[in-house]
Amino acid sequence: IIEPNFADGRTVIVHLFEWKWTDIAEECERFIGPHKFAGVQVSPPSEHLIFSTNPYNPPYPYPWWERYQPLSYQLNSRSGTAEEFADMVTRCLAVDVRIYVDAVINHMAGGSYDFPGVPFTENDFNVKLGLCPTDDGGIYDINNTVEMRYCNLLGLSDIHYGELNNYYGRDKVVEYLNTMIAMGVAGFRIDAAKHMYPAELDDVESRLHDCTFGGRPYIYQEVIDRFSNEAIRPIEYFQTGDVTEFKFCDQMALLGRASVPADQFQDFGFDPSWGMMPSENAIIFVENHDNQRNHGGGGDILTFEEPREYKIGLAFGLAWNYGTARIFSGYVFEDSDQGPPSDSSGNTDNVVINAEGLCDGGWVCEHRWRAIRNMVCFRNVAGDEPVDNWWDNGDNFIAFSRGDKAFFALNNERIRQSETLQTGLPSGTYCDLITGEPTTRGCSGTSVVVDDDGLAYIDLLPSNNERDAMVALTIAATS
Ligand code: ARE
Ligand code: CA
Repeated sequence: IIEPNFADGRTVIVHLFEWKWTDIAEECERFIGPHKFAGVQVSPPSEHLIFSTNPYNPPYPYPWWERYQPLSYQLNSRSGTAEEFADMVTRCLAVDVRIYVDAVINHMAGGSYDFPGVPFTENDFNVKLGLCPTDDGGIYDINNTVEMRYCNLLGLSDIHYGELNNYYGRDKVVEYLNTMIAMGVAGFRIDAAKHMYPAELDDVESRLHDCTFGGRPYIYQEVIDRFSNEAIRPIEYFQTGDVTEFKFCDQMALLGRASVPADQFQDFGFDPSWGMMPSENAIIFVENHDNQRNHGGGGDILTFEEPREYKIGLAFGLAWNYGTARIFSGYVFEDSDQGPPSDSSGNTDNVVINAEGLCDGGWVCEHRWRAIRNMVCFRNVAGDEPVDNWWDNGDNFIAFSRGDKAFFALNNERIRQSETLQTGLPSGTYCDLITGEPTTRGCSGTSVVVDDDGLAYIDLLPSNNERDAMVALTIAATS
């Protein structure tokens, strides 16, 4: 089992999609650190192809996905320079926030086999070495494991990791990752891990240095297995890190939209009937940068565009005790290719924080939404406590505790619901984290009184986009 290497008492990674290093450094200090997030996943930091004209979609130059087409391993990208990157890592670490890098190490940019910045030449690519069995080097049969590993995903030049005893390609990758570890980076999301052999990843990882703050880098691998119907399965990758559990996205969409009644989620993720991976291997999320915009196999998943349902899915997911959690924070877009807010030359805009502590300038900052940021606290406090005191009304009104540390209730019915429920908590007056938090003058939102028997009267109007019909209490938020 691979354990995340978070600072004590922290449990949630936030992906600050397409943010600049300078903005992430500031966000660590002013928000992510103080609100006790465990880490930030950053967009690929390596030098990448720049599509000043997008051949597939001319009105949208500088697409976000140009960052998934590396030109070299120099730390120079749309998010900033190597110096800015190093400064970000240091400043985030100083407030106990760890940086996880989206590592694009399966391939380089498409359309070329010559990358002088590494350098890589034709001999470093599987297609050129004759290892890919298809005529034109593309991947056609998703169930042909050789094709999947050695042909060009989406036409991207697939790096040779060394079956022919030429380990040069993987050596360069190891060098790239170790350079970042030396700067203080805490681990990696392995992009397109499904397209690399587990044995190759294992060797690469065994050659990574320890983190500067101690311990091993935390690795989580992108292996999409939405329908459990392909030859390559997540279990092959459990030795080399955690694995993305995309079924979590689909299930939270069903829960948020009440397409499946909430009472069905009592054994969510754990019972084999869910077909999900073991909790200790799973990295979970309600959406990612791909499926938010229908890339990467898509799915009708929840995003900020559906705030009522989105907050329900996220809050339940964070309250629940399955997997290691990552949340997503992105920008507004009208087209699925559209890059982050930027000027006409593709220079990314600064993130703008407004007077309410939310974001402007096209940045959504889902992680700053009260219900979301406070559920991060909830998950931290709930820690390893089991789900206890499950209660449901046989439909869409449910509640459970996390041991005797935290309590969560959700009314996803169309009408008001009230009930006296066992919270599992010591008696006291608690501040509901969905509507507010503790202040020097008491709770800024709803107060909930728990009596000597652990019982509390829970009364929830139905939710809409402005009003959340949830209650979240922890022993760390009392008045
Ligand atoms: C872009 C253009 C392409 C063009 C290519 C090369 O859109 O038309 O051919 O450039 O010029 C991202 C974008 C892509 C983009 C690419 C490179 O999503 O649109 O291509 O960057 O710029 C499979 C893989 C999985 C992969 C998805 C996209 O298994 O690993 O495809 N996801 C990761 C990232 C993406 C990224 C890449 C990989 C590439 O998260 O953001 O692509 O680095 C089922 C299967 C999955 C399959 C999925 C989609 O669900 O189970 O295995 O995912 O379908 O086919
Ligand atoms: Ca490959």
